[in-house]
Amino acid sequence: MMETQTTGAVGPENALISRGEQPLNLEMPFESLQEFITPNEQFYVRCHFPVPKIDSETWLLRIEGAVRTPIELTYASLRELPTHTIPATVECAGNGRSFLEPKVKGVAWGLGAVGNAHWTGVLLRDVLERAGVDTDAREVILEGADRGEIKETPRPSGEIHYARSVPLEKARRDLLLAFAMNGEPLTPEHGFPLRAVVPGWFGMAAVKWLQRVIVTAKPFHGYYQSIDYTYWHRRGGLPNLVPLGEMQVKAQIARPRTSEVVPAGTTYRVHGAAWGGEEEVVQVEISVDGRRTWNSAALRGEAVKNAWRFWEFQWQTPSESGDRTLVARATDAAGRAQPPQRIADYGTYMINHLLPIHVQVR
Ligand SMILES: Nc1nc2c(c(=O)[nH]1)N[C@H]1C(S)=C(S)[C@@H](COP(=O)(O)O)O[C@H]1N2
Ligand SMILES: [Mo]
Repeated sequence: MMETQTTGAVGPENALISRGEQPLNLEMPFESLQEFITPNEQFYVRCHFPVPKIDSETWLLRIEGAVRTPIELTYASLRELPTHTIPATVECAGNGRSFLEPKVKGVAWGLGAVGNAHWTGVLLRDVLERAGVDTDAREVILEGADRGEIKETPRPSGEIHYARSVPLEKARRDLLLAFAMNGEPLTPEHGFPLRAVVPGWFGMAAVKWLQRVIVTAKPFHGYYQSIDYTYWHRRGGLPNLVPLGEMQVKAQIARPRTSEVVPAGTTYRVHGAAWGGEEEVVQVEISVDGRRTWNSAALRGEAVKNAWRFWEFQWQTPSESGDRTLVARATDAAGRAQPPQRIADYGTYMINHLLPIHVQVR
């Protein structure tokens, strides 16, 4: 047994957990959360189809649709544009799904379908400027090179590509076309040679293996825009099906983990991360008595736009043995807080209601 702490290296205890091989789905054991920047080997992977093998020498990014001049960019020409590096936390909209009762269909993620990286690439707005966007344009459709057949009905016939759209206003504001993650070229699983990063939005918008950007005046209603990755938003009491977008405010406990045995009569450092969508987290509170009372957690470091914030709370554990329930809750700068109970209209996504972590004090 090694006694020394191996920071950065991925030991067996913090290796990714498999949630499926075909397609490849891997989750970070959230209890191993340690670094503000998630090491690439620990960053979760979510795929709908087989990972495409792409040769960056022959690959092209096409910009077309409602533009003055459709353009094609090679990997080399893309790398000549001004580059930007931004931090961004990316969370799968289904993160935490295994906590839902009753059980639902979909990848059974625990808490680890989330990560925070530094992304390097070019701003979509710089690329759009070269093509010249039509005045009536409203959205950009991002198409990945991966494809396959959908198995569940309703479904389109034959093979389809993974594709999502983003409103033009958001796309122009901060959408990054990233070729590097934490200073390394993207790996095939994370979208080599190019992927979108949509700051503050759930992962489904961060299209990997980008091959086409279609500017459009009409709303896109593709499979992953209108059948999958949607939720019911009430409008005048009427449930209205809308595409998922911005991440919802959430705090997650890394340690203690579910069922952890915590020593009685000591000080235990409860810690984790919290994030909002496009807003920063301003408060994290912890309850160690099943939500009867709440304590403020200390926010660590500085607030970083679009990135999670680490927090901790020194828990004076009870002197007597027994089961305890810990709950964390976050509030963002817009005053949005986590819902106390599950919102059924969210279906199998946006799981940001208060989640209990049951531990044993001994
Ligand atoms: N082309 C393509 N892009 C994709 C996906 C995909 O299956 N195909 N999955 C999306 C989903 S649902 C998530 S959560 C993120 C995950 O990104 P990661 O695998 O790099 O963590 O990629 C998104 N981009
Ligand atoms: Mo996702």
